[in-house]
Amino acid sequence: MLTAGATADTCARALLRAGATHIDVLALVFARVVASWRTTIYIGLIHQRIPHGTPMPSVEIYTTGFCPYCSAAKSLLRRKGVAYKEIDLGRDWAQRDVMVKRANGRMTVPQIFIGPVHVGGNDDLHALERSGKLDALLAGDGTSV
Ligand SMILES: N[C@@H](CCC(=O)N[C@@H](CS)C(=O)NCC(=O)O)C(=O)O
Repeated sequence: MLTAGATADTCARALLRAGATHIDVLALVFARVVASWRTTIYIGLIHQRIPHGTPMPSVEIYTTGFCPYCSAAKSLLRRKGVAYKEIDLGRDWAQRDVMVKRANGRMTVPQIFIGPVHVGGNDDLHALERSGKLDALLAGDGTSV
C-alpha cells in the first residue's frame, strides 16, 4: 500500500487506519535551485527511511447523544486524524456498566480509552494534548502519561 501526505505522521495514520502494522516512511525533499536567471532545476533527495513498527492503539470513546463534552472530545480526535470506536450508551445502555467498571467508577461521558490506558473525560484528553503527551500515547507509548 502506498500513500502520500504533507507529513510522515499523516501518512502513517492513514496506513494504520487501513490496517497496516508496519510502515516505512520515505521522505522526499525537493529543493528548488535557480541555476541562472532563466533556468530552474529541481533536485529530489531521499531524506530518510524510518521503520514504524508500533501499531496504533485502538481508541474507544463512550458517549451519549447531546453531550457537548463528547462532541468536543470527538472533534479533537477528528482534527488529529485519529480513528476511534464510539460506544453510544443511548443505543446500548448495558455498556454503561462496562464503562463505569473500566473507568474505575467514573460515571460521566465521555470516557476515553487509548489502548489499555484510561485517559478519562474530555478535559483529560485536552489536557494531554496541551501538554504534548497525546501524540506519544496515540503512537503506542503508554508510559508517556
Ligand atoms: N469534566 C468532564 C465533564 C463530563 C460531563 O459532565 N458529562 C456530562 C454529559 S455532557 C455527564 O456525563 N453528565 C452526567 C453526570 O454528571 O452524571 C469531561 O470533561 O468529560
